[in-house]
Amino acid sequence: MASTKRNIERAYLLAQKQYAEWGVDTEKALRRLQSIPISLHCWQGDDVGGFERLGSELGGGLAVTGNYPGKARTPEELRADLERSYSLIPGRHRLNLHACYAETEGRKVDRDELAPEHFRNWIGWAKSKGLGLDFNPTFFAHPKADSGFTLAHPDPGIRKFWVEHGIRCREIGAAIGKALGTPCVTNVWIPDGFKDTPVDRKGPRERLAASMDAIFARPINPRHNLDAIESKLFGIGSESYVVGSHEFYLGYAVKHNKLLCLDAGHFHPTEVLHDKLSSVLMWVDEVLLHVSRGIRWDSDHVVTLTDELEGLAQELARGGYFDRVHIGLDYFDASINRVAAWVIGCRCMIKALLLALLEPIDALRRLEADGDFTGRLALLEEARTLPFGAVWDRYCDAAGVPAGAAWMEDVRRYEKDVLSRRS
Ligand code: RNT
Ligand code: ZN
Repeated sequence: MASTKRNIERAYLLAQKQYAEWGVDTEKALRRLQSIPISLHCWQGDDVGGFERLGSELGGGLAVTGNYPGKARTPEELRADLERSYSLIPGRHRLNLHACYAETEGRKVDRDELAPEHFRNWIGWAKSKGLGLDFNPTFFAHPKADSGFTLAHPDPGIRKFWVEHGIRCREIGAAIGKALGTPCVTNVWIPDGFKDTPVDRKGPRERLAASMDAIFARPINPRHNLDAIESKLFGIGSESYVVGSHEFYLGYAVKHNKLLCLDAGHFHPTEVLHDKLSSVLMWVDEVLLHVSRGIRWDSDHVVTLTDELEGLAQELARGGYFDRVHIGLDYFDASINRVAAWVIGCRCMIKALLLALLEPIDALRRLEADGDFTGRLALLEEARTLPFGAVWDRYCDAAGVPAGAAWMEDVRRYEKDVLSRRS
């Protein structure tokens, strides 16, 4: 153990020198990294199940595949699994909660009746663990969403129900933010759309805009709650038309000063978030990211260290956007150990951020400014093999979490002692 620690330290000191030759201060990068929270999504722990037991299918075009044993069945289990995950992830982070994870003590509380008290346990737990919380109204897995329409539903009664849910969720968000002393980002995503070609594209969008105006009518202190809205290109069952498209929400966010949520799986597969960020941030103050990994479609695979993820982190670092961008994860894989899925995805997000913070950006900018695009390409590629791993190991070690693959031993033990005993 002591020798591992010594080796980590030695490798780090060598790496530090190598980076310094490119004008990169590794200590500064590590300090910056420490200040960037990632919002871990509660729904990876139980396949977007929640605790309401309303008897509705997940729906909304969301699909979780796999039946790996050990999914959390109760709030206590979910919190225990989250605690285990956070203990293997360096840094201080957040939890992103969905409204369907309310705790109602066995009473049926419908979505239009939810209140902060139903999240008392989550808030108390987050406080005791020093975690910030983010929030989401749940516009799916409910009989009133079975038609595939919610806020844009043609029936005013159904719209009213979902508007009330949205209003209540903002209040819950505000109560959370106030209790924890850090603003809660409350993100609206709705599934509304048509499987086949509609003849009226305009009506549903007008209805959605009116519903959103009603949800956002009451101003809320942004120190407590921040409103975000999430677009999508298509979903399962809404292949031809999604009411809340990118153009729709971008326009709404600009006009009404909302956060725009960009989900990596919600665009055409050839589109990438890292090219959108600097455009969107010209016109909206803040962005929420749903970092995900789509394979051929919005498949929500576990986030890994792809070129796309690196590109996103680079844009955040190069643009100096860390104070304007909230990073959240959004994926769900039920075919592997769910705790490992959280840990892998979150560690990869942090690795990408570290890589970006270690980029020899001053040298690269000089080459670009001089029109030396050959030099720029050469250095971008050389930078990939700088000893990033040594800096990452040192970051983990200093944070008291396993460096390298050692965290998997912990997860395997937890699976054996805890997860495998769940039916
Ligand atoms: C769905 C959206 C949305 C959900 C969560 C569970 O396509 O990405 O963010 O994944 O609300
Ligand atoms: Zn999303």
